Amino acid sequence: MAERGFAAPELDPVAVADLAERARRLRGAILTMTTLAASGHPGGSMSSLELYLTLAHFAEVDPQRPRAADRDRIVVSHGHTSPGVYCALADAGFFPLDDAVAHFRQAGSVFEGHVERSVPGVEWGTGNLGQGLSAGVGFALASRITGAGYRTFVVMSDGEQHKGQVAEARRMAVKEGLSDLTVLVDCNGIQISGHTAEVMPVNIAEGFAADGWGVIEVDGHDIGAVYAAVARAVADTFRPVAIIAHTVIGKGVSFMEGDPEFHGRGLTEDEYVRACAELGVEPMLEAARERRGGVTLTPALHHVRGPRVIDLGAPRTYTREKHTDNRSAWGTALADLARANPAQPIAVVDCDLAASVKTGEFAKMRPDAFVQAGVGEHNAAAVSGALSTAGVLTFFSDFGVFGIDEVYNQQRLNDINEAELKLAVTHCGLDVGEDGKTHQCLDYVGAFRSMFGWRVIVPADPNQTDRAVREAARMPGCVAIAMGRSKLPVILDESGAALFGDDYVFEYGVSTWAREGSDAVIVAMGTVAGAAVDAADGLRDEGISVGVCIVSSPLDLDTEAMERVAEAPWALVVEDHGWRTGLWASVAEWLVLHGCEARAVPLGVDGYQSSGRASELLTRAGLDRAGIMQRMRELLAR
Ligand SMILES: Cc1ncc(C[n+]2csc(CCOP(=O)(O)OP(=O)(O)O)c2C)c(N)n1
Repeated sequence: MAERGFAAPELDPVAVADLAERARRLRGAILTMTTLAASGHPGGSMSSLELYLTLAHFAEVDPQRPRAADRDRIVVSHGHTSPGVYCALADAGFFPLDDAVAHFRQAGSVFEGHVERSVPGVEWGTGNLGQGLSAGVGFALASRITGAGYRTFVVMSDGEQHKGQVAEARRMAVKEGLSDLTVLVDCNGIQISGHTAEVMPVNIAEGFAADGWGVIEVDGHDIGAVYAAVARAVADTFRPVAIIAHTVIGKGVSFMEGDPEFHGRGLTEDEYVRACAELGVEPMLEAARERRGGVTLTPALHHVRGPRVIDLGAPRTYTREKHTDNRSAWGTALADLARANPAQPIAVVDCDLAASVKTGEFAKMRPDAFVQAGVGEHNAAAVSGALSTAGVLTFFSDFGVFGIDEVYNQQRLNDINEAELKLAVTHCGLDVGEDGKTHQCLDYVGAFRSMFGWRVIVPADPNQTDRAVREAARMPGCVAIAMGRSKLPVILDESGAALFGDDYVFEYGVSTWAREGSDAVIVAMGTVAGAAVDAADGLRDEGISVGVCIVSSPLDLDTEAMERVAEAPWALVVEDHGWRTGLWASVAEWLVLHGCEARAVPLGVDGYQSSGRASELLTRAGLDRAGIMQRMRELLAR
C-alpha cells in the first residue's frame, strides 16, 4: 500500500483492489453489528465507508499511538455513522473488529451509537449534527498555533449541510487560511424524512465554492478516485478543499440502496441473511451474539488531565481609588498570562465583542492567536472546545447570553468531549444594564448546573477576578468565569484592607467570610457581593450582627463554610441570577442533602427585567444595600 500522508498522487491498482475487498467484508460487519444491536445507522455507514477507509489507512495516524501530538485529526461530523467509522478504524488496527461488532450500542461499551472521543481513533464526539466542521477548524487552528503541522480531515453528511453552523465554520476556515483542512461530504441524497433535495435543498458544492473553498467532485465509492481527490486536496496549499463525494445510501445491498428506511434501522434476521448473500460474506450474527455475552476488550480513552504547567504571573491588587470592573480585570490578567508565558500557546476566540469583553490587549499582543469568529457563536463555541483539547490554552470570551445561552448545546458537547475550554463571559445578570431582556443572562450558573463537568467561577470584585482568571488558566477541564458589566468597589475586610488583596489566594471551591455575625448570614456571589457586605455593615450599626460568606464557586460549595451557614438562624442568599437555578439552589441543595433544617431564603432575580441602568435594575430587584438590609430586617422580625 501507499505511504501514509497522501504524498503519492494516486493509489496503485493492487491497493485499490485490496481496499475494495476490505470494504465488501466490512459492509457485512456493519450489518452484523446493527442487526445484533437491533438499532443503529447502516445506510449512511455504507455510503461513507470508502471515505472512512481511505482516511484510516492513509492519513498520518498511528493505531499504536492514538494520542500522538502530531497525528492528523480525522473528525466525523455525522456521528450516527459510527458502524462505518468503527469498521474502518478496526481495519486500520485501532482495535479488534470483533470487539466493535459484538459490543456496538451495548451499555458500558465504548462503541456507542454515536462516535465518542473515548474510542481510539475518534477525535471528537458528534451526533448533534452540524458541529464537526467547527471542531475540525479548531484542530486546524491548533496545528497552526502550536506549530504541530498536522492535517485535519472532516467527513460530513449532506443532511447536516442545512445547519447554519456549517456555513459559519466554512467561512472561518477560509478567513483563517486553513489550507491544511480537507472536508469530505458524503452526498447520498437521503436523510430520515426522504430525499435531501426535498427535505431542504442545499447547493453544497456551490456553498463551499462561494465561501472560497476548492471543490472536487468524485464518486465516493471509487477508492482510487477518493484517494486521488484527497491527495489533490492535501497538495493545495492555498485554501481548504471540500471533496463532494457522490454516494449511495445502503451501498452494496440492492434492497437497501437509495431507501431512506435504512438510514436508521438495523435489518431483520431474514434481511440480514439475504444481504450477506448479496455481499458474498459469511453471516456472523451467531458468533457476534455469543461474544456480546462477554466483556468488551477495548478500554475507553480518557482525556482528563491534571493542572496545566503555567506561570501565573504576579497578581494585581486593585484599590478603592482605582475603580474598575471585573471584565477589565479579566482582560488585564489575560494579557499578564500571555506576557508571563511567551512560549505557551494561548488563544482567544471572540465574537465581535472584544472591546466590551476586554480582550483587546491580548489581541494586540498575539494577533495570530486571536480568532475573530464574527457573529458566529455556535461555530465559535465548538471551535474553542476542540482547540482547547489540542495543546492550546483556549479562552472563549463573550457576553453571558451569547457564550452560554445561545450555544448551550455546543457547550454541552464540549463537556461530553472532556474539553479544556476556559469561558470568560461578561455582562451577566441584570448588571448587563440598558440592553434589556434579550441580553439578561440569568442562568450562568443554572445552565452549567444542568451539565456534569463544567465548573463555574463567579468573582465578586476585580481583585478576586484577577486571581480567579490566573488560577482558571491552570485548572483542567471546562471552566466558566462569569462576570457582570459595571465597575465594582473593591471589597474590604473588617480592617479596611482589600479582602481579595495581597494575602488572598484563589482556590476553587473555597469561599471567603467577609464579615462575622451571629444573628444571621448572607451568602452572596458576584456583582452583588459588595452590596451584601455594605448591608451587613449597615445592619451592624442598627445592632444586628450579620455574617457574610462570599461564594465564588457556586456549583462546588465549601463544606466548612456551609456547616457554619447551616448553624445560622437565617441564611439570606443574594445573587444577580435567577434564584431558582443559581446560588440559592446550591445552598438549599447542600442543606437538604446534609439533613439540615436551616432556613435559607433567596434574594435573586425572579423574571426578565426591563431596560435600565444596572444600578436601577438591581435596586428594583432588591439587590442593593438598602434592599438587602430591608429583606434581612423582615426575616429577623419573623
Ligand atoms: C442537530 C441535529 N438535529 C437532528 C438530528 C436527528 N438526525 C439524526 S440523523 C438525521 C438525518 C441526517 O441526514 P444525513 O446526515 O444525511 O444522514 P444519512 O441518511 O445520510 O445517514 C437527523 C435529522 C441530529 N442528530 N442532530
